[in-house]
Amino acid sequence: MAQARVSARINVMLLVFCVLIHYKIASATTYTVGDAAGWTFGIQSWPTGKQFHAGDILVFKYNKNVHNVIVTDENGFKACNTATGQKFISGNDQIKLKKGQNYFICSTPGHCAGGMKMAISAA
Ligand SMILES: [Cu+2]
Repeated sequence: MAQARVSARINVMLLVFCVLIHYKIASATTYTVGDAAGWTFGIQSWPTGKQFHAGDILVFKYNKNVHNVIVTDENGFKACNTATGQKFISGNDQIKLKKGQNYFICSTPGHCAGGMKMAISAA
């Protein structure tokens, strides 16, 4: 009898666990950066008014012959330093947001300085 009760409790715990896991997956949102315009100049204001969360996916769509995406840090973002960071070049890149600040720049000469840079804060 006691054993059945323990087993029932474990089942409830498993159920709660599954619901939580499911909610976590379901709550991730996919965004196309820049909407129809894609990842390009003037992108800096695109994140304004949006609520991003860690695990959300950003899809960067751009002409790969002209642009790219570098995931950088605050210093790289401010100085448009393209020497470090992870580089994406497919023209259709999916990048998952991490908790805190996320920084993206384009390494084509002059592009970051010309405004092809974006900072996103993820909760
Ligand atoms: Cu560019």
